[in-house]
Amino acid sequence: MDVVTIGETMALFTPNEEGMLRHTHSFSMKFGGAESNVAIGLSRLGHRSRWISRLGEDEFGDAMLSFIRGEGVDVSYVTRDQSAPTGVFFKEFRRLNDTRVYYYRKDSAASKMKAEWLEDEAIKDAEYLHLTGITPGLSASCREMLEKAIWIAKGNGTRIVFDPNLRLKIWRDEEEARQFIKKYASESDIVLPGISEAEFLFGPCTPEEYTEKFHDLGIDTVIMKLGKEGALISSSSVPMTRVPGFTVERVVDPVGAGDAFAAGVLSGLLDGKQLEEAVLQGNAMGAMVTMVNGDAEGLPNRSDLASFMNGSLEDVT
Ligand code: KDG
Repeated sequence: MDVVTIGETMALFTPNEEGMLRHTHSFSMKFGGAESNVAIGLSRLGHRSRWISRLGEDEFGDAMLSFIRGEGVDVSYVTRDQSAPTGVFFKEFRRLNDTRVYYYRKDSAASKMKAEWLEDEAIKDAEYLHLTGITPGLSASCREMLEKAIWIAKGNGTRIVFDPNLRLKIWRDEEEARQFIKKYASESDIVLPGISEAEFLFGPCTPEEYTEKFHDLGIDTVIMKLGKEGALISSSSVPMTRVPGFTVERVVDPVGAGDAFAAGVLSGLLDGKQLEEAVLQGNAMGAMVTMVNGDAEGLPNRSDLASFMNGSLEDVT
């Protein structure tokens, strides 16, 4: 297995029109979850990915499982819950450059995940374990499960990649979010923070200072996402370097860009690319996903990614 990831995916109702949700009458049903987005992104690029989660024994759970399995992701460690539902969320394209999300996920099946259901076999054959700061915000039992996942990974030479993915709505308060996100980041080999997440964790600083602060937590490789500006990378073997971003003509839906970025970086590393080259690929993937409505729908295959990176995507028909 190349990458194993654990987290909640929800049925996503995305408006077919722009404006406030209260005036929206028509939605399309899709699926969205940071971790499954990464797993799908990797699978589309030809890697072996596994997504671990828990779903309700309901229509949304059935549909989601078919969709993610159909994307070539291994779902053999996904469990079902008879008494808790699959989570749901809504997007709102409130106005240009103002996309919001509304969750209906409290006490969802995924929030019931617990350590005793996590088997060593689900993780120990993986090159990378991808985790996000969303899962520890779901429940105390999810936090215990993550502890076990980290323990299995560390005992089997599986490298841990952590994306803070700050979602304030799921935490009791800011201090709880800060404490746990720092904790899981410090257990990881690679972190993928955005600039606003770094500011939330450490207060106002420059990107270079944030990078040092993550290193001070004991993290080897820090990849800071700088939006359109690209990324800032630094590791024990690579000095601090800026990697340029890609511009897109129009951002249709920014949600999922960070997950596409993570998939692009991990794909590059799995292919044996240098960190800088892997991150450039991540930047391209992040940009591509924003051009399509949906979290995972815009994730490219290898040929589309190569065309976008060499500027010839328009020629592909
Ligand atoms: O990164 C995209 C995710 O935010 C979206 O798919 C939903 O997982 C999700 C979450 O918890 O916000």
